[in-house]
Amino acid sequence: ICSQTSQAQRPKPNYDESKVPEFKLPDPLVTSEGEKVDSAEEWQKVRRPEILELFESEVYGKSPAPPKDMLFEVTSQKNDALNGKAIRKEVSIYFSGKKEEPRMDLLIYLPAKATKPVPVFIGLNFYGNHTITEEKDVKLSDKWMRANKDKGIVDHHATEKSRGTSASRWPIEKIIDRGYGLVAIYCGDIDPDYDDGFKNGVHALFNSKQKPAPDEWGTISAWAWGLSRAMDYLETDKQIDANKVAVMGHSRLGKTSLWAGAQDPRFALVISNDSGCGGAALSRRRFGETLNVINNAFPHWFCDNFNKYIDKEEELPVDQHMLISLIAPRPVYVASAEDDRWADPNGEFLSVKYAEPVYKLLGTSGFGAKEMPKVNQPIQQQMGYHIRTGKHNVTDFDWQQYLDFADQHFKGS
Ligand code: GTR
Repeated sequence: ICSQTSQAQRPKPNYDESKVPEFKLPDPLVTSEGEKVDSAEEWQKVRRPEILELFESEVYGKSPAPPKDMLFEVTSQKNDALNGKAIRKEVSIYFSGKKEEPRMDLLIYLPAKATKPVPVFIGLNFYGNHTITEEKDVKLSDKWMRANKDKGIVDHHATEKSRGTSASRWPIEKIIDRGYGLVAIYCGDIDPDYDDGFKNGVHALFNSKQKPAPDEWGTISAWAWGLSRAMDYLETDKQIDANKVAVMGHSRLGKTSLWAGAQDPRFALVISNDSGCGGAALSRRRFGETLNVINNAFPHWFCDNFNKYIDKEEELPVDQHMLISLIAPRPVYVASAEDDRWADPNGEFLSVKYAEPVYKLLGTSGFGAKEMPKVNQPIQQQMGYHIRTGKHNVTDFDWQQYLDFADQHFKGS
């Protein structure tokens, strides 16, 4: 961590497009041996594993294999939730197979009128499952949370005041009306979002005594691993169509949805909402948030090897367009917001664009856009993108696009 800098030394963020340094991106379709990849087979056999391994060892850190005996327990079920519109379930996953921590709680809403297994969106949230709904009988999270008065967090724990405080980001009724289910998980169930030397959360199950090695999982990898464990459960739930699971995340949790989708092909569709640096945005642009800033502010998110590239982005063997390419040929959607310059909308757009050759090689429609679209004018091919007006947030406009995109890919409309 030699090249980390103190708060005072940190460079000011650049928001001037003319000051973006010149850079050359690694080509997703040229192997580390310099060979051009020109068949789907070569991509799958040679180049994709190579890129995946680089993201594991240099960016997010390697995760362990799934535990052998997980325990799934349905702790509540209500068949007339949301005024009869939805079936609501709460399911606990005990990673060790025993009824002890760490435990992850799923809050699941499914359309009550469904006659067959339904496609679902799955997403991590920042302050507990009870924050995404106004329904008072959803269990209040008992886990550690980051301080936030507006969210009713007192002494790092949720209070009754915190119910529904993130409901605007999760339009459950709209999702249900469109025929989809929603699976919610509090990210802190998997790994609390602070730098504790990796003693808590699921890290404790595997390496409780020592800090992960420089190429082993940080918190984003742990969160992504947790999403895959939720997927393990979804595959056993007969009310859910496990072949149509869309993983969606905002900001740090959008970085996570991309990494989860990149590693686990069971996620059939992947959505990044305003994920920015270490998510969809190209690191080499150094626009808004940079590797220097993010690794200092959140030293636990990435693996330690990522620190090697602070102020040396050009030495990265990958850039974030290659993270998107790992999702190919599955549909991927990246969303930006006009006022969210910290997340570098242009860099997010360019990642999609520069991942397109892989999508094309695999025989999909790709992306089709050469230039950044105008605000509020979504592009929806195999790859989707929009930049909407407004701030860093998840809005109804965003969800409208995700639902349309999912309809196109899951229902053929
Ligand atoms: C910011 C961080 C961003 C983004 C955001 C969030 O503080 O710099 O990378 O992750 O938090 O998650 O809301």
